[in-house]
Amino acid sequence: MTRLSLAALRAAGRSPALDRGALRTGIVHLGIGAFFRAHGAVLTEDAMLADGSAAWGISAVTGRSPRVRDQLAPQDGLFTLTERGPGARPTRLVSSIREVIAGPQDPGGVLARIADPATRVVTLTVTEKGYRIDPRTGGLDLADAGVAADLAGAAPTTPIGQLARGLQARQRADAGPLTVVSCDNLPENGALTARLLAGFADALPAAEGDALRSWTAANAAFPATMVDRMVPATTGSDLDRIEQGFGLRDEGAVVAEPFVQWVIEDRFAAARPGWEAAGARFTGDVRPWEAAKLRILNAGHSLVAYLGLLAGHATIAEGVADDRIAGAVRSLIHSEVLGTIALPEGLDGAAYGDSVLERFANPALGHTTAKVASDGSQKIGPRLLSTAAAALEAGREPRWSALAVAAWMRHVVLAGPELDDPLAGALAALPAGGPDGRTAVPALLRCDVFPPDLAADQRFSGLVAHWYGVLAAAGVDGLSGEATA
Ligand code: CS2
Repeated sequence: MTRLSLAALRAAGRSPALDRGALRTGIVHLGIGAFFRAHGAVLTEDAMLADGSAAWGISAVTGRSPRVRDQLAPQDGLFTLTERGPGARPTRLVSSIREVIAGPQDPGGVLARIADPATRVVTLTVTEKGYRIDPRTGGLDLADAGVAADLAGAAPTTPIGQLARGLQARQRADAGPLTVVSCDNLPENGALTARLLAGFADALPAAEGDALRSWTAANAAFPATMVDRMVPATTGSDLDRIEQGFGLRDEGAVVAEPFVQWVIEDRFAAARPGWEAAGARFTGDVRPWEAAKLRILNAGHSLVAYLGLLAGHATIAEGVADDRIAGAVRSLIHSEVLGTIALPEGLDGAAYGDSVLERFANPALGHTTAKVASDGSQKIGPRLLSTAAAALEAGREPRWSALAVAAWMRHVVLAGPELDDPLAGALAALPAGGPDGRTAVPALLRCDVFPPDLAADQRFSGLVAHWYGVLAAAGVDGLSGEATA
């Protein structure tokens, strides 16, 4: 079957929605994975279609592997989005990505795009671990080998290194102000990105660091955003099915749930796409949106993933169809999270919780428990530990967030060196001990994932140890005797 490309479309009498001859790069995107293709790339195309602009074409940059470049370059950046589940619309072609640059292989290309005056926005979806956060300080991890190499002047490969070196090049080119939009599931992701960049500047020779800091303060903005859409990894059989329906072979196809949401802090340093016409919400304060999403949806997702894996469920939908697991997620949301967060005005927390469970139950999505369970050391903190700390502060038991932490610990111990996590090596080296958790729980509580205050709180550690013992003795069956909401 013929591969998707501009020429193949033309030969078939079809055309992309955007006028590709007129499209110019206005956005550089770092981290071109499935999520951005199903979210930011689509909303950017819709924004341009709404107002007829051609100024927001995307130059997308791959992370470590050039795989997405190899998928999209022969296709002129074109790919399809296929929605799965209730309300799914037909497969659509997305044409907002003008080019894909392999970041590590072409660092000069990345810096040149960031330094181009036509670029006004840099967006990021580099996942939690991409930021290289030092868990002890919350700042940039200067001990990380990639960060250290970027600081030493090598062609940058980490996202913060690419951003810092790109901004320096932009200053040299006098290319004008720019907005950096983080789209990762981390609290206050805009301020975080600014802080990590400042950490990079601080570690440069003094004069160079000062120049970067002052140019950034005067010319860059870092709005916070909340992004939401469940996007599983595309499988080989997805590609075959999409090819049948679309009529051309798309190696870069993505699948996603129909739901999509983007809440963006209205704080830009220069022009931006009219994303509101594509359904994005602009607000002065993203924090309540982000807390609801991280602590309800993402926390619930992680809990389903860890308990689901323990119970032998391959997908999130199978996990949440298991009443023992769904009950635990409802308890986490209703008895713990909703009492500890300030909700965005107009959002009904209980209804939001129910809608999240319905989205998890989407049987057509095939979102795997293994995928959601990956990188737990980076996800537990933003998703669950703030809830535990807030419950303790309010004098309440963090019973259900402790269950989620214990389920993660059980997963860590059972997976051993096979764990899919940047800290896999360090975690596997900890003593696992026996099934009662007397060794594993205190050892894991001392790892970098847990703030020392929380790890030292005996109410919290006692609950985690309790749940670890329950799960080790009886697996998810052990939850049956425990009250759920
Ligand atoms: C998931 C998220 O993989 C994960 O950790 O919890 O990717 C989740 O699907 C999205 O944040 C939904 O918006």
